[in-house]
Amino acid sequence: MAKEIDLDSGGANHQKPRGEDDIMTTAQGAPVADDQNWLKAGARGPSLLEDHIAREKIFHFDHERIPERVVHARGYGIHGHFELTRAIPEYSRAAIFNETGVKVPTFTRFSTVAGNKGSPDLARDVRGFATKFYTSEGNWDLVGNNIPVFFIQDAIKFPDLIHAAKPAPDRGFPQAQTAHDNFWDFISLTPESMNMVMWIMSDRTIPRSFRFMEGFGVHTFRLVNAKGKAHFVKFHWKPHLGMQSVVWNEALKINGADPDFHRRDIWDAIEAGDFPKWDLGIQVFDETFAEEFEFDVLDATKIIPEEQVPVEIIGTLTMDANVDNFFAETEQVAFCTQNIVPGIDFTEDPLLQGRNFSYLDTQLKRLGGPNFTHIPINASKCPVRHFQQDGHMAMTNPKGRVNYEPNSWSGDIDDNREPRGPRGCPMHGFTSYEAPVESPKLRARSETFADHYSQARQFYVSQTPVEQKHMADALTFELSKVERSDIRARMVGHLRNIDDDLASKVAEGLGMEKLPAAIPAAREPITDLPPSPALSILANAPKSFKGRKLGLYLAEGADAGIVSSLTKAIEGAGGMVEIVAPHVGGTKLSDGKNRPANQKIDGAPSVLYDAVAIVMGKDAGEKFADDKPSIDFVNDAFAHAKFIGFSPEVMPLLKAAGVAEKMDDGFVELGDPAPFVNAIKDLRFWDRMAVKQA
Ligand code: HDD
Repeated sequence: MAKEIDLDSGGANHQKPRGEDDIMTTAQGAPVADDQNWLKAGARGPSLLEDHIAREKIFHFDHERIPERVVHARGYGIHGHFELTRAIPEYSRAAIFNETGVKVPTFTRFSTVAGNKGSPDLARDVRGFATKFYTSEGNWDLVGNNIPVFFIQDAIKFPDLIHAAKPAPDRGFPQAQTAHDNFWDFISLTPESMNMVMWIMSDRTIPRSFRFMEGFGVHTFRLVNAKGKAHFVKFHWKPHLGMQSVVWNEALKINGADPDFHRRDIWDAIEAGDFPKWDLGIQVFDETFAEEFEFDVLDATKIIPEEQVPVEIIGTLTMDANVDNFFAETEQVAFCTQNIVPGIDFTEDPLLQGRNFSYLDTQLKRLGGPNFTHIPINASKCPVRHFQQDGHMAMTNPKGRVNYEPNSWSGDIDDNREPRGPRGCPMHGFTSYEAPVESPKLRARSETFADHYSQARQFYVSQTPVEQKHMADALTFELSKVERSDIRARMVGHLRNIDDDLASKVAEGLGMEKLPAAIPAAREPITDLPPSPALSILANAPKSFKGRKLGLYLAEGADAGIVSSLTKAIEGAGGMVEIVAPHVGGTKLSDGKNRPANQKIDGAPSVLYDAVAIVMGKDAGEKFADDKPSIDFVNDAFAHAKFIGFSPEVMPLLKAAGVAEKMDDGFVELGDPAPFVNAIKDLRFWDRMAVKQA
């Protein structure tokens, strides 16, 4: 029998978890008896248009999608909070920066740039790192990337860049990759991209996890203190777990084995209570530094090396809650670079200035009207008072008569007191920093933006030999997908201005008969910028397995003692263990007990793990020597320079995989887990890769 509807719950009813004993209703709240059969004239039809229940259901379904973001369509959002650990009132009057211990809620959305919503997570691509801080003075959006520079210097070029990167308009492919003619055609005709090209061809664009990436605000912003004094600032996110990337061959395979690899990784970590954290760092500098610096601080294709202006840590971002509803939160969140608060201000960076128009405009289209700030994920958590009103889907509608300013209605004015109600507040409200501007109107690019190669070279020479090899391989891979040889040659011509050795390696990789001539540079590059050690991932590796995952492959008769001590040791080191077995139901260990598995071997290739261990009983070692997924598990782990723990019974499988004769210090026999757990702190056994690290 139908239960009575709780009338008091009103419109909030649909926001409750959809429990079993809820009565189904229409969107109008009318109880529904049967929503599985369309009203028909007779049991065999035809169906009747009269069926308001069926029509409402289908109508709503037809309108479930909103336009996906034109860039950064594939994203993943996480709730968290930011806590200020060092107040900086000397730089900024923003409330979020003024008192040590201030804590504000946050929502962060990670994303890839080029791929559609359904594209794989491990595409070689820049990752978006956008954070909304719900401060007591309004929302501040830091809409950054995991790379501190950008492809272009002026926002007017953005549509060209994105058109070139996305699938070609005639054929609609390739999806989520830059390995095609249009992208490299555009890039090779756009010298200002060369620094960014070095970054995107590095391992930064194939991160192992969102949790293991840095983030950057990219532009130079301003911090303004209570006296109105301004400093320039660049924002940085530093992950507590350190940086780590996958290797390219792994990325290709992960995309097949688990296209949701990154989102699953952070979801699982948060569900397990292993909350990722990032420090917020600032590089602060003044006009004098800006004038003396080799490059223009308004040029978003340049960094300021940390060795020149150190990153000062001022707070911590902790991500601690997954979304309840992907659409409501991750899809509908609307980041806008223009969302700043008093004490933070823009600079004249022409990329930032253009972004400030684009984001607001795009939300109007995506979310269907100007009231997207009423959607809970976008609404500020501090009071909002203004005279904006009405429009599509207006949800928070003020009461009362007054909707204009100045007015005599709000507050009590009988006794000649000042009228109240929302008013601008010169003392606390946002005031733009009075940067002096006196120039002719021009469509031009400043001369100070013209050196496109020096920092590209600095990035390259700051990498370890393994990382440099990855970059040469990445360029070779991408350019090998370019059909036109003139585009390939033009690109190598740019590389010659960056590093001749790199250019030669790529030319060789592409099978070029002779090295193309260098492209004439707009400005003579500064060739001797010193390496910046902070730019390398491997040189700054964390030396810890914390937050990483071991794939523990078990088969019949595996030594229960090893399994239990290894699991305990990994978990003690802050790592996770995932059990892989021939069947997901598990496998019987030496103690006769069944150990349930998380994955079946053919659905869990070793590319999903940071290190692997294989423990089998005597007969199983022989039996699985014939098994292709087991052989691939070993082969890939070996090829990707992973540490491989093994029990002696596994030797037949190692032989069958062809690695028994190549066993190096990356193979660690299990018994006492300590040596293996100690070894995997290095994350990979890089010596196995041809190039030795410096
Ligand atoms: Fe952008 C989204 C980051 C340049 C126009 N951008 C978007 C997102 C990130 C960035 C992280 C996803 C936000 C989310 O998760 O919802 N974009 C950057 C960075 C840039 C940059 C770090 C350079 C420093 N973007 C840039 C330019 C323009 C845009 C120059 C346009 C002139 N970006 C957009 C957009 C998007 C966007 C079209 C698509 C969806 C959205 O805004 O909300 O407006």
